[in-house]
Amino acid sequence: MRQRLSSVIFIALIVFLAISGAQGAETPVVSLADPAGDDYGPGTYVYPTNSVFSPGAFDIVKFEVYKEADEARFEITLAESIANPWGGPNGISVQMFQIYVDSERSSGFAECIPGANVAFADDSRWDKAIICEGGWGTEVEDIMAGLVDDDMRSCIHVAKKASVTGRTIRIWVPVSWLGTPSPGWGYQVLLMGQEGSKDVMDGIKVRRVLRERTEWQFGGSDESGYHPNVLDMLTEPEADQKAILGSYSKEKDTFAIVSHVYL
Ligand SMILES: [Ca+2]
Ligand SMILES: [Ca+2]
Repeated sequence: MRQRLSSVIFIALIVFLAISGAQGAETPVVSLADPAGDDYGPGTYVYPTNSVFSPGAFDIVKFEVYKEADEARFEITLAESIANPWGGPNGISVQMFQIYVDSERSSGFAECIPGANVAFADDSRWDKAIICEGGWGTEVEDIMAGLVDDDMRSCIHVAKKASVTGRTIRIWVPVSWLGTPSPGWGYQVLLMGQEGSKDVMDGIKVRRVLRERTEWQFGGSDESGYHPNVLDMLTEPEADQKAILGSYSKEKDTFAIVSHVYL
């Protein structure tokens, strides 16, 4: 009996090791690092003064994509633990993530989802985008219906399945909509503030960046209306985020031009 019990324990241990080994060996399709400490948009942006906007809450340090059976899983890691002060069902409250995917180089949108105030380069248009913020009811969908035409709307997924552990948010997206993440695809992540008040939001629930910060608004912009509302974005080691997000022009009527990161 004792021998049989030890055999069962031994087999259980083997199964456990096999499963944990398989999980540990899970390899991302994409893994990109972003510098810490560049959560200042074009170099001048500062957080609102209210304590819910905790240091590092808008600082991307890693972006990864994993392939599961029927879903792609996006993982975004920030510089500090992610808090959820207003109890968003997606595990976040103050952040507005927009993940852009360029899966077909010859097609796509140059204009961004309303509110970010950037544009994509002609050779780096996006085909699919994911919005992930708190996830309260249908707030995003309701506002999007009045601002985005059917064509673009069919290319935007509003995240309903997401969870947070420590510094990392995981977002699941059906591959039946996205396609299977493949070599050659490009990715960009724009991190902004989520704004719940319709009176003061830009576009779809984006928190504004004013000249002077307040308790609830970011500061450090020129309030030109052409400045991006983006605190952080994926930037490759040789790229200069300050120059990229500062490349807008009120005189020329142009937003800052951003591109995807390709693998
Ligand atoms: Ca960063
Ligand atoms: Ca960055």
